[in-house]
Amino acid sequence: MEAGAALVEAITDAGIDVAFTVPGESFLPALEAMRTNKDKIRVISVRQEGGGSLAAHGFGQVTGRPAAVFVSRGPGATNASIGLHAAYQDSIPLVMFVGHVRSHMIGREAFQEIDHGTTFESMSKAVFIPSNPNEMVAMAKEAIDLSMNKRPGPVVVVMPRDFGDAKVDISAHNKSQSLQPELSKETQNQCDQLADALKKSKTPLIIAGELARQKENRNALKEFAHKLGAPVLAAYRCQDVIDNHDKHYAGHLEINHVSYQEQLIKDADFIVVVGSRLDGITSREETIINDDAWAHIYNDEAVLERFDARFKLKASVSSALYCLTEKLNGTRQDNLAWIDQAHQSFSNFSAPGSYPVAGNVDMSLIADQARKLLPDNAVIITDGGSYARWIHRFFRFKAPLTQGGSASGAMGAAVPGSIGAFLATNDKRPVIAFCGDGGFMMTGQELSTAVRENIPVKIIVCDNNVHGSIIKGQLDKYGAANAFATVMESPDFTKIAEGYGAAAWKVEDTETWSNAFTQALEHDGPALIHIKFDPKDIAPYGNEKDAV
Ligand SMILES: Cc1ncc(C[n+]2csc(CCOP(=O)(O)OP(=O)(O)O)c2C)c(N)n1
Ligand SMILES: [Mg+2]
Repeated sequence: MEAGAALVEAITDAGIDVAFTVPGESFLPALEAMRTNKDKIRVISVRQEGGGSLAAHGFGQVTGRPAAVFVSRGPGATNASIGLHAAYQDSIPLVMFVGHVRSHMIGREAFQEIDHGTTFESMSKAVFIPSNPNEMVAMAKEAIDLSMNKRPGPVVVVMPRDFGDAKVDISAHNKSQSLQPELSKETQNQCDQLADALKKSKTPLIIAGELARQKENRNALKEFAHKLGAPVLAAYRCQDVIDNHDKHYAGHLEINHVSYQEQLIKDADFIVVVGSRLDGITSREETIINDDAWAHIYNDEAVLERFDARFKLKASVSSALYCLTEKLNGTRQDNLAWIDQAHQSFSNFSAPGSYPVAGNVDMSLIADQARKLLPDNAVIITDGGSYARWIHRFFRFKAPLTQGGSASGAMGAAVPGSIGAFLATNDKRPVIAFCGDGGFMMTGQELSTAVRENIPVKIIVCDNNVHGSIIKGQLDKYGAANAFATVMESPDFTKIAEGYGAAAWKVEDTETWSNAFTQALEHDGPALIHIKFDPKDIAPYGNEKDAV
């Protein structure tokens, strides 16, 4: 068997059933093997590698399983780096296969050659560079396991061109083993001590992040929060860690600092950080954890080592939380006021219509009405950009793995991410991508991919004609007349969508939104809604301190 075909057999055997690619001459044998195995793997040929890797990001975010990305070296691989970086920051499994120069040319700056090891080292769990075709096939399988193991993330496998059609003699059929370890003695010890500390805490608080979003972890979190008597704050862009209607939900740690949350953090006598790597936004640039009355649960030593938590539990979220929950006494009743007050503050803060707007479109009502028109399990993806803060503040997430987008703030994540998420859900539930005018212009061409592949995603372009996130700080700092490089000329996005073959609607006031959105949802194919809103309504925040 040729190594390209053996590699495809290895990855499909290991459970990969979706791949995104911009084809390259260096991996034709693998492409041919995917063509002859269409029943095992669906290959989506995207328009730009960044779209491919971000689609795989969306796929992995919703399934917890990796999709494959096949790209060529140098220009192709660096185009794809945005999705790799996003997957790394969000702990999302993804495996990228890079067609490379022939093996004897490696290190000679051959056509389009780069050193993938150094290029991707800081944004992937590993870069596998095989020295022979057999090893390449074995590494493909290993890469899939590694991408899902412990803290999930992206893995890169390099495929020198001449390896693809070399004959291999290995059997690629060995089964994946489960790599989740039991709790170590040391973790069990930490668990005992933490449970004792939590029993003494009067005002415990939980911050839950990316590794708590999956169904089992989320169930463990809910049980833990209820028994402990703790409000739950969602880490940045992890709003689906708990049903937002649960009385333990206390809101989302957004870029802006919000006074009720600051007070909550101040009043908490102990914080348990569950499955969050504590990015700069969630940790308020680490001000949240400046004393030692906190515990960190995370399945990666390197992340735990970054901070000085009093208790560090290196374990999966569910195993650590089941261990802790079991050790707590019965469900607490003595601090209901603490929980109720936090949830009430969140409810007031996220009440639709509560933030004044200058223009004809109130984005808080757009978010709220979208919620009412969608089933609980609809997937909502937000892109980079300030318009997203309207959605984050006013849309209430209910079901697991229903929020997409990247904590890396990567513009362009939403359109391809929605394609990946739709393929991942595999059950026809609505997948909605909210993006800004700037973000849409980065990867919007993948809407044509959705049309070709008949993937009925709904794209909502929130167009304020500016790079809102940047212009806000620019005008505050340099004066209202000094916008520079931040005012854009938005095209007519409905015409672009129609040009790609998608249905489109325009919305210029709040009143027309419900009707347009209903029609877009009913439309049996990809659709786009172009919302034009006032650049004065950049985000539902004033001049609160922000954390970026
Ligand atoms: C790929 C990428 N490039 C640059 C940035 C920096 N950046 C953050 S938000 C932003 C502007 C976003 O504009 P738009 O999509 O229109 O959303 P808005 O802020 O106007 O709501 C920029 C340039 C980024 N986050 N991602
Ligand atoms: Mg904009």
